[in-house]
Amino acid sequence: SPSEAAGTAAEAGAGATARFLAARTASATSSQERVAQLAGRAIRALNDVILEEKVTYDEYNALKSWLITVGETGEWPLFLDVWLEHSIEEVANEDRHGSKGTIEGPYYVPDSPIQKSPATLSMRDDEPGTPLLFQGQVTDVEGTPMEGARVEIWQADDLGFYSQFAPGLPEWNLRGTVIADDTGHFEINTVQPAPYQIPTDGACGQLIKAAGWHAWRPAHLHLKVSAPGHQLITTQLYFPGDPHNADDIASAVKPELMLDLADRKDGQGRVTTYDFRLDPE
Ligand code: MBD
Ligand code: FE
Repeated sequence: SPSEAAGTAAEAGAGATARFLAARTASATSSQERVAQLAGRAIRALNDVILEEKVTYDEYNALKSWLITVGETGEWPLFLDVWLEHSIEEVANEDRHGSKGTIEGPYYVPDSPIQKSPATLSMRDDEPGTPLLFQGQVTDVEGTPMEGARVEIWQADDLGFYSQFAPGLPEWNLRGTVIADDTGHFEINTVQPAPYQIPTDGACGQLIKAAGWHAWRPAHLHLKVSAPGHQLITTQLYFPGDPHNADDIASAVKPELMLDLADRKDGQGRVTTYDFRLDPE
């Protein structure tokens, strides 16, 4: 089976930073009042920690040094998506009635190759891992089938690596955009992803180690599901029994996002069905 070099935190981080900068549109236009409110509260919150915990100059300098390394290794996207994005997502989607969303994370790449359902994600001839048939239907919140629905999927491989963020993988490995049929049904052949460990050799890994935390996200599929006239949902789906479903470092697991897997009758791996309900625009 293929072997992959793990790559370095700096490689993955630089990739994620470059990806973010490429997608960056005009910066947010917040009012002066809003900026003062948010920046003011964030700065006060950190000052409170310093005063309450009696932070020393040694600790203050360790923080400066660490923040510099976060930038140098390109890990701002990783740091923010792991420790803050879950709250941003909670606020963004609090009024939705359809399927649950969760965080996007740092490894999404737009414009993956488009295929009609039934589809097989692009993968290596000897792609390691358990074959997985991921199928379902996209409807509106009332259950009306969504013709023209799109299911974008990206995931780690059987060794826990994402194409375009780890060396040695084909560009679009285990990434694709699948067009559902005229009743919103989709079938996607892929392989089960492995749990993902945050790079241990970068600034985020350093922090995790210094704090005695673990660096794991449970195995997951990333998705963006959309249909004309409806709100796109960014989500992830998880595998029952993964030891890190209960302590995801990125706090992005929700009970509604747990898959229900079965062995395929033909013995060719596993099958799972998950339906998406999209809110109107
Ligand atoms: C991932 O694969 C991921 O989904 C998140 C949120 C952070 C780091 C790696
Ligand atoms: Fe991920």
